[in-house]
Amino acid sequence: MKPSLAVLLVLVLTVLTVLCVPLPQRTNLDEQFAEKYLRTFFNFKEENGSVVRRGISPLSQKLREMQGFFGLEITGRLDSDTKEMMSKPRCGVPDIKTSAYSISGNDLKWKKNHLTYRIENYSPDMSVAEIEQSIDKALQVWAKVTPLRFSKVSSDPDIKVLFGGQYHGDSYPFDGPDGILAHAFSPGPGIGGDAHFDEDELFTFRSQKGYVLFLVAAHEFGHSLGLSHSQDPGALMFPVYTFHDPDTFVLPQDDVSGIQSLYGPNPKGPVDPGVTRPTTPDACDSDLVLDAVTTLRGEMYFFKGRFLWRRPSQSDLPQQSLIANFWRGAPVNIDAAFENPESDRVFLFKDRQVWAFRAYDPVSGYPKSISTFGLPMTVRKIDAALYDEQSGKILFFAGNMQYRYDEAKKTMDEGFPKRIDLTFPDIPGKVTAAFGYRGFAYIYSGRVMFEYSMGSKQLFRLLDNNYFLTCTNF
Ligand SMILES: [Ca+2]
Ligand SMILES: [Ca+2]
Ligand SMILES: [Ca+2]
Ligand SMILES: [Zn+2]
Ligand SMILES: [Zn+2]
Repeated sequence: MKPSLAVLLVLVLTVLTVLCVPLPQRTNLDEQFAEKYLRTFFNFKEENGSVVRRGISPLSQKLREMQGFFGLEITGRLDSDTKEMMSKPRCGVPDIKTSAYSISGNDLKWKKNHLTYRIENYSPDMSVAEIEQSIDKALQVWAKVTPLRFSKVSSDPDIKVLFGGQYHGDSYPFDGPDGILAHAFSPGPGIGGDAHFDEDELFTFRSQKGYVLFLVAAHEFGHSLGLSHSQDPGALMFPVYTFHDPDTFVLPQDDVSGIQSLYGPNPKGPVDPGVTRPTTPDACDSDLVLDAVTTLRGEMYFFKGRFLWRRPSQSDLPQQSLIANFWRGAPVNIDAAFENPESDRVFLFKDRQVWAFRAYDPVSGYPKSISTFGLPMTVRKIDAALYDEQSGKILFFAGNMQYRYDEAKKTMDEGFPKRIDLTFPDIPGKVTAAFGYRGFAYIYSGRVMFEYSMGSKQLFRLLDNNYFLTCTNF
């Protein structure tokens, strides 16, 4: 007797459920930590006997506010993504407007363009020359795009730079290693404009082991000049620390707009006219062309530039973050990505190299050459990759050709490479991204995306790049 369709469906669903093990929790901070986080950064106050309005507790209300700020799914619960965000190293200045770090409420900006600074003490982590260079370079980040000029003085500076651990002379003690890295006061007399760095951190000149002083200082000086935190995950003024190579760092457009709204542009014109300022891709952009798309343990990942959007399930809003905040050591501006659920690995491609990750962890031995997937030397880079769960085969797109690799046999299939239009006649040009999902092949070409049946290659729908990305600007 043949098994009924229902039995088969149950079997398939069971297999899918087993394969879709959710991403592991990277942290296990408790409710007490969460409350402290919300007190520090979101002005959470436990009112005695406070009225629980509409059944939502004050804590849950604040969690929703915090989740909204960071673009997380708004659950009002201390879920794993929220814990993950709370555990990241960050700036000590609150994310919403409070009286903290402000000398008087309306000191939004300095009333002069020539500011002075002094380094009060030095950290043993770095040489004096490295610290001075890092601080100077951090101030120049802002001077380049404004009329502001900075000079180092020996007495009575506007901005005092200080390293201190735990209690260090103000009402905001540091917290030991990690957590809060630094804080700074908004413009004003006395402590106003001053920037303090937590001596319990390891500060570095450019190493990824520790925190790059230049990056932390450039962020803090944004506060010294009157900026608050940005919700743009690509902005320097985003509260969470992100590594960038200090040699190639360019102030993102969001921060330039912020500081110029206070002080105006540099009267000398753009200092580096050739540079393109990093911007954060927008899910609502109808011209969006994604770099790559893949699944990962039942979720969808969409890549663009330095960023990815992660869509935990069909019903959820995608969350945007930097690739670097997700996988340490992963490349940016990738060419292609795919997941092999059998080996529980996700592969990211850039030029002739491929990186592999299991959940958040890099797989040792990578990056490797793309010839590990049987791709010939003539392929300098691939445009897209797609994994077919049913056959266990990987489809690579490069130029107008497709390559089909058999994972089990470790060989390129007979008859490949062959022209893409022989299988997918509707695709107008180069394939830009692709992924397989629940029996469908989604193939992107420029601004359009094609929904095919994985098995029959029948075309179902023509969609946009942001079809799964749910634009939220109403
Ligand atoms: Ca000061
Ligand atoms: Ca700290
Ligand atoms: Ca691509
Ligand atoms: Zn900050
Ligand atoms: Zn301080």
